[in-house]
Amino acid sequence: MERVFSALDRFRIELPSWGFANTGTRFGKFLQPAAAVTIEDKFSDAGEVHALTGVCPTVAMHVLWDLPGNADASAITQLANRHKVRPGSINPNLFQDQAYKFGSLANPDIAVRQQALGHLTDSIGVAKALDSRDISLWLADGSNYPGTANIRQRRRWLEECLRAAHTELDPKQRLLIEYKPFEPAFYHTDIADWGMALLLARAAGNQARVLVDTGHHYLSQNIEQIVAWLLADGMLGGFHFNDRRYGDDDLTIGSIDPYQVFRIFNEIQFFEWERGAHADIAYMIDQSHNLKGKMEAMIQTVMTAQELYAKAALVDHTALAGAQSRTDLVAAESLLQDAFSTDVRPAIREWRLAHGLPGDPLRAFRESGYLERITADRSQRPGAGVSSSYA
Ligand code: RM4
Ligand code: MN
Ligand code: MN
Repeated sequence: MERVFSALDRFRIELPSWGFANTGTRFGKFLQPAAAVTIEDKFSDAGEVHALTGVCPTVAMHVLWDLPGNADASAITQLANRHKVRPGSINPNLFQDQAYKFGSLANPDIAVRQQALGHLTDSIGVAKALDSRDISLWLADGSNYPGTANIRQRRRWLEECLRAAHTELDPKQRLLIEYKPFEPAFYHTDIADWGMALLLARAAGNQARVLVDTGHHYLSQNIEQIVAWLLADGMLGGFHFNDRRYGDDDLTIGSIDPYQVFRIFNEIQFFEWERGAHADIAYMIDQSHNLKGKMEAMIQTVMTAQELYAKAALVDHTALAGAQSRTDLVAAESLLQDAFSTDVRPAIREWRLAHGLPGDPLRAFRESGYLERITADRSQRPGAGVSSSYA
């Protein structure tokens, strides 16, 4: 009980504004009448999730979708205050403009690279104005056919641009570099894996870190090992959590493989036990709720993340270190399995009640009338169903 309580006291997870908006696949998009359209809708929905769960104080924003043009930072801050959340990570958009057909920061055309760097610099400015620390950078850059791109030259362009962007950071800000093996590029992707992201982060400067999106790996890859290595090198900046069965599916966390998420949390907490200090990691959600109700999917996600984090907190790391050094394989493995098999839900419920939160946030949401209210309000608007994210 005590371990679960102290784990939950420190665990916070960031909500993505785009997780409340209509999203789809390249084949189509099924619109939901309750989906958020405006930035106010997104803050309102995020505020509701935070009010019910108590662990989502910040909201990630995508610059193009949420803060187009000269976004008025004070208006955004007011919105955030009204809904009792804070602006979180800022995500530049270097993939939707027509100019980026052949890449952004790694485009062979210097004018496009400059445009992309300009947008990145503006995004850092937006983050400063909103007092948000992290700039999360994901690039779609890559190529579709062998021989069509100079891979090494593109890396140099990337390094140059990232170094230039890094000089714009405030001392407290961080540049998080996200990798992804493929899609939209289908032959080579400029930042395809954690090693490339790590080298680029090192080249960029000492405030750059790697961002691990759990959906951005080949299927059999050992993600917790990547996490362990990045931790050991002080280079793990944060996560984009989501689950997947095939590609970058953006399903709700733990829906397919909860043990995977548990193993990641276990590596982190094992590291923290060893160091006697908490690692500075931004836990963020990056999901696309195409079919599930967006609010429900988000609450479900947060509850599952808490559960898996709490389970990982049950691993007895002193015993684990002992079993590992004695090479007592079954004892070591059982420590993980026993923790994973423990039902932590009653303890989490107690923790919620002790903090004045509903014992069952999902049920509380269903009984709150919030969904009915936003469904009615949003479907009456002119242009209802228009989305502000993903094509
Ligand atoms: C990418 C990646 C990024 C997200 C974009 C829209 O696959 O996960 O984090 O911002 O999608
Ligand atoms: Mn992501
Ligand atoms: Mn993704």
